[in-house]
Amino acid sequence: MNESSGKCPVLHGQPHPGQGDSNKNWWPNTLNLKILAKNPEATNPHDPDFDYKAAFESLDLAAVKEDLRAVLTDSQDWWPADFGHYGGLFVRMAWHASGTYRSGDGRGGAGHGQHRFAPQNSWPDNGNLDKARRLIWPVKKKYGQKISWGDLMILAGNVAMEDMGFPTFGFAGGRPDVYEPDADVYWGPETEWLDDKRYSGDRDLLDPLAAVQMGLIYVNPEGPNGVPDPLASAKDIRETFKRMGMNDEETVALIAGGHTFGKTHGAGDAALVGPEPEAAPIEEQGLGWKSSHKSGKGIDAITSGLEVTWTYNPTRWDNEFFHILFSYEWELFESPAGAKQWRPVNNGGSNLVPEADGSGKREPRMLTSDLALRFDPIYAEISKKFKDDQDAFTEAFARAWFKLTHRDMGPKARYLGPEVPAEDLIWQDPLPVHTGEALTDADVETLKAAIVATGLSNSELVATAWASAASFRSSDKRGGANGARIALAPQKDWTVNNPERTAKVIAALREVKAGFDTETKQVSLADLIVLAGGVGIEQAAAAAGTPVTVPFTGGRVDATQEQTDVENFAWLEPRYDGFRNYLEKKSKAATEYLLLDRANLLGVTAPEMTVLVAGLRVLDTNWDGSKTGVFTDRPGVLTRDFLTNLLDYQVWTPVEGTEEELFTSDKGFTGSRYDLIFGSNSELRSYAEVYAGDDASAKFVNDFAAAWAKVMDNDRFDLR
Ligand code: HEB
Repeated sequence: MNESSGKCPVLHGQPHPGQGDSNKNWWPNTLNLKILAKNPEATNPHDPDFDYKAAFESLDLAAVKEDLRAVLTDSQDWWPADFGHYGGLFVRMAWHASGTYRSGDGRGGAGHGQHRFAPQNSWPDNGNLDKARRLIWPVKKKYGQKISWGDLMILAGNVAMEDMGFPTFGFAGGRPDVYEPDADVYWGPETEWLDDKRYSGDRDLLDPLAAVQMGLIYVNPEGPNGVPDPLASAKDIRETFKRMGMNDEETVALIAGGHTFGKTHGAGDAALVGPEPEAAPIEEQGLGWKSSHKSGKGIDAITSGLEVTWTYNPTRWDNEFFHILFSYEWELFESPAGAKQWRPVNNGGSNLVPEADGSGKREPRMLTSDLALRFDPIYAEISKKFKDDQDAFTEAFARAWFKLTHRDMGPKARYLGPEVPAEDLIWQDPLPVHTGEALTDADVETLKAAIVATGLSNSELVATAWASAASFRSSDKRGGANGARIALAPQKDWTVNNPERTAKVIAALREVKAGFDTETKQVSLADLIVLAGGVGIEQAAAAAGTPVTVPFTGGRVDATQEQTDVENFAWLEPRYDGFRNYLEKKSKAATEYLLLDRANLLGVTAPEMTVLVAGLRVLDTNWDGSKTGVFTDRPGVLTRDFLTNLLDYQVWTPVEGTEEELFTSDKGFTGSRYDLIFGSNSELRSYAEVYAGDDASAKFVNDFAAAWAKVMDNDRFDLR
């Protein structure tokens, strides 16, 4: 549509305010502070005291499952069920809802029902999953706020598999919905669907992405960029599934387990498919991909453009997939939509696979990515094992499916409902149960005195507590101070944690612990590290003449090394952390964006970020002890010098040739982009001005202490 047609609903030039932000068009590089104000109250329709946990726990989960089960075989004329059963479709919905999760930054996943919103609701790979959600709307409607979309979509996948004879490993509720798209997820550099600009070198995938092309969940089914090469496909599969924390066995189980059910859809020319939901006309009411190929549905449906049914019994759990995979030699051919796919040579198996509408039989077919499970030598070994041992396959798929669909929820403390598996799983980052008596106020005072007596500096105390808590990611709720994993591999060795300083502080705190612990009462190292940070802040605030009490909530526990999956924890290592002036290497994105990214992962707001950076700088807590951003002559004292100096007129000059892009000022300070952005960006400057005001000295320390405590308690799901 063009401007002269007069019907275009879009205002050309600058958008209507109801349509978008024109500042963004004028100054595309400005900071998007909205990612620090996610899901504001104004977008939340629930009552202020609405408690999703209580609501979910009041549900009769068995009744919800029964209602979902009834939907499975209640084929609707507007979107008929293949093989009379929506099982395959619902399994794919649950997998695509959760499959956006990536270990790199913990973002994506099923946790907030993001499948309802752009971009996921309109990704090419999510074709016709709008129908799956619409099919279960009656169940959502019936239970209302008691079950979130996030939970319901995963539950529907489980119920579908159970109904097709698969014993699931369990189900946990606890994915409260949000009511806006997640604007904080980087989905890739591309500006066109299915484009691929995310590789460099020898197929090196850009961090933290986990999908090979824009708009795909993982890999291209037809092979890398459409080249039907099973071995090259295996390479992509291995890398992308690794980025979701899946090993080879889990990967084989997932792909084959999933493709035991249902079919793919490519009955005709993909050009006959209309716009995706987000772009579809208003009368389509949130649905999209309206197809004008024949009936546009059922046997005529076009989704991926591939036309494949893998197994002889697509609505039954079994290990037929592997028998079929190895029974035939495969030849390449094209679907009616022109997509590259595989069938047995010499018409093998031609009367063994049912048509979706029961009208006849055809041969089994495979995607290039399926053949990877046979032709990659490592996958082949696993596939053969599963071919000969259905129970091993069932067990592996059950566990991998549970992991896939619960991975993004974080620790088990967040799991709700009667189907939570009792077994602790290593990827849940398990914590021991708290034993012994709780600390009293008097104990806390005793411990504080003992911490002071160690003679550790304020910066050492504060930097170590910060490091212990700063691994937290609000995305997948991993990391944080609880467990004291900062004292364990791999965290104790992370560059950003300054291993030497951390080891020194921890050794001293272990002595405090040894002096305190008795048979009946122990202080955890985790609590002690956090308490010590509070002591450092209180001393530093008193020295500035603005005393403050830092809130402290005890009850943390210490994890063991055995409870800590070193390889899987490596994903949490910060490669950039503006709070500690850390930048492993210069990124393509401007450094200040990375500060926002970290603040978003820590779950702090823009004012909290301002007060935290300002405080941490004067407390002299840079990762390497450098003076970058330490705009004060009294380091270790909780003054507002960072802000007052930054907002004072100074002439800043870039330092030539510094990897981190440093600047020096005529007042003798050195600062990074992380520091200077608080003076340069108009919104951040407005926050800095509030805290630099002559009336704000008490507000500054109070807000700093509150923001600090929030970060320290980020992972206290045991308290919520
Ligand atoms: Fe899948 C379907 C691809 C993995 C489950 N898949 C499908 C399709 C495609 C695919 C293309 C079609 C769509 C339409 O409709 O057209 N996948 C794929 C790939 C991969 C996968 C490439 C990687 C390698 N899956 C998977 C997993 C799972 C699954 C992991 C789970 C577990 N799928 C599935 C299902 C289905 C599918 C169930 C069917 C659906 C229906 O039926 O509708």
